[in-house]
Amino acid sequence: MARIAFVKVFTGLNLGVCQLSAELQRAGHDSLIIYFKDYFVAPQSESHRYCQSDLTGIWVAARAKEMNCNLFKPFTEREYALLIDTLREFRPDLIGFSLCTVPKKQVAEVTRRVKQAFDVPIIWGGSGPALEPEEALEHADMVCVGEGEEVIVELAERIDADAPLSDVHGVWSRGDGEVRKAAGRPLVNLDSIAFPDFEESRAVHINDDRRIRGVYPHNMGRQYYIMTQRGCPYSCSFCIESWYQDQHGKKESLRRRSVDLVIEELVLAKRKHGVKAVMFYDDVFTVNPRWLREFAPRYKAEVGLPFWCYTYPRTTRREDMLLLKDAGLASVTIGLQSGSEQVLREYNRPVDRELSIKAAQTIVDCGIVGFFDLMTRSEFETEETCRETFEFLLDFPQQMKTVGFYPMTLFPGYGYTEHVRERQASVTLSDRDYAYYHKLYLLTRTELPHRVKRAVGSLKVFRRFPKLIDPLLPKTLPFFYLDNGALDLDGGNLALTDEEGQETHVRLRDVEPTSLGTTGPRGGQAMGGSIGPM
Ligand code: B12
Ligand code: SF4
Repeated sequence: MARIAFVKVFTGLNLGVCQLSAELQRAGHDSLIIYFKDYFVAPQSESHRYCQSDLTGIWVAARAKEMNCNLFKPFTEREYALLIDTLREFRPDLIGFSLCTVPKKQVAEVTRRVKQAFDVPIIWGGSGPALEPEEALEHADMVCVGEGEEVIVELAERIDADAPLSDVHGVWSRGDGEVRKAAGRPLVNLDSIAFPDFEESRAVHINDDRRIRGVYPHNMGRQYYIMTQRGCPYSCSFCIESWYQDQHGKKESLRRRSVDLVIEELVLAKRKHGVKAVMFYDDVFTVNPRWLREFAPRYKAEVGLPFWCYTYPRTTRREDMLLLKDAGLASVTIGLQSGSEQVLREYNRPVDRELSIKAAQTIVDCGIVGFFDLMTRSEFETEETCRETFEFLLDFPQQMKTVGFYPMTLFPGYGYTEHVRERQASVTLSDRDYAYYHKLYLLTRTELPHRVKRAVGSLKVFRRFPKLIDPLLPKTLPFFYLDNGALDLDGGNLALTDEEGQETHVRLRDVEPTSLGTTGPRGGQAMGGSIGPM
């Protein structure tokens, strides 16, 4: 029986490690997940007090106040000692790190510390290392360059057999100064994978100089995160899905689990973890009407919890929305990303404005709480396209809410990043311009008469002094994307934002150790457009 420890630097994005741990358990091996350090959100004016990732996310919140996501406090010697001590107790044969691009520097440092203390191989996996495997190999001994379910079990088997690890398919490694690229693996059949491992006794959380054992992944709170499919039928260039499609083919990468297994997992989760709501993190949950029609009645009868998911303008069909609403769909997020068709074309996302408006109207007419995602600060926006977005939002159903806007991020390896480089494009609008447009966008969500909104949008004084728009804007925005277990599904609002942003400080250090049980604490991190939703 091999013993494999996973270190997840920064809580959140934990479905990967829970999945791998489950595969190991099922195959008779032992596993441990260590959540090391937390991210939090703070107003930009205060972010200098904290450490930031190179790709720190920005979140444009209430009154267009810009907040920094992915902030953290320095990693302390005590925290490193707790990490090493926890690993020592577990005696791993292999240590795995799971990461996206954002925390790669911090993960590199943690890896260096762990390497000093242990003489066991270290493997990195996740979207970040898959996108930049050679760079990852500067820190880790091996890199998983794709899906990890079969890889981790084969590694465990080879450890047991005392066999070499370097030629496992799907793994790159460094040996004799050279990068060894083992052959890839076919994508997994999603019905063959295990249910993710959320067992508290196999999870440890280290943060703020404290170690808490026996945690339910605390960013999940009372919600249960699940993905019923991998892949997406669309190919927006700013999203990892289009990169996956380049690697595996569009058709091949889109796979969905059977309704039977999804329901079985949820019934189990309800019984075991007392979850109160379900978050379907599928890239576009509303694809495949046949699957939805099989799923909805069974979910209603056997799970019956309120749920949330992503939809896409083209896949928001009235009959399916009604069916899902009847099954428990409490709120849904639709991706718009821009109100300018010209900008959308630059993103390889050709959606026309009427289609988006029609889809949103469908959501509203079906009585579902609707949210939309919008990306901002992109290299292809101009004064005219921002104006178009404002005009578009004026026509977009006012009942549709937003949690704020997320700036475009240039992730390595993405088509969009390449497109920007080829076109030598850069963000041309100033912070001040954006402050103005963000406020105008938020103004469209108010109940003010249209003529007032238009007047504000045309009067020069507001252009010169955007802050004058503030009194017309609500002091708070819903905080839907906060994975803090405090989702108020009745109103789609979370009572965590405020005018000055102070209350939006969401620090996991405020969490009481006792609340890290199955019910979860109030705390977490924001996410949004840049994570590639719809
Ligand atoms: C769901 C999701 C979230 C949820 C996570 C919920 C949860 N509890 O896990 C939330 C909303 C919290 C979230 C947050 C963020 N997200 Co997000 N998220 C996703 C999404 C849609 C799915 C990820 C997922 O869980 N997939 C399922 C698991 C099983 O797959 P996986 O993680 O890839 O793991 C597999 C392999 O990679 C591999 N593997 C992974 N780790 C390891 C480790 C080892 C040792 C091995 C061997 C293998 C291995 O094996 C796994 C099984 O096959 C992806 C987009 C996508 N379609 O992938 C974006 C995505 C991962 N997110 C992204 C981003 C940027 C973020 C944020 C940084 C946004 C922000 N600004 O705050 C935060 C980061 C939070 C954090 N603390 O790290 C980006 C990352 C881009 C990049 N190149 O870095 C993505 C790729 C979207 C995009 N823009 O393209 N996200
Ligand atoms: S942004 Fe959404 S619709 Fe576009 S490729 Fe990514 S997951 Fe699919």
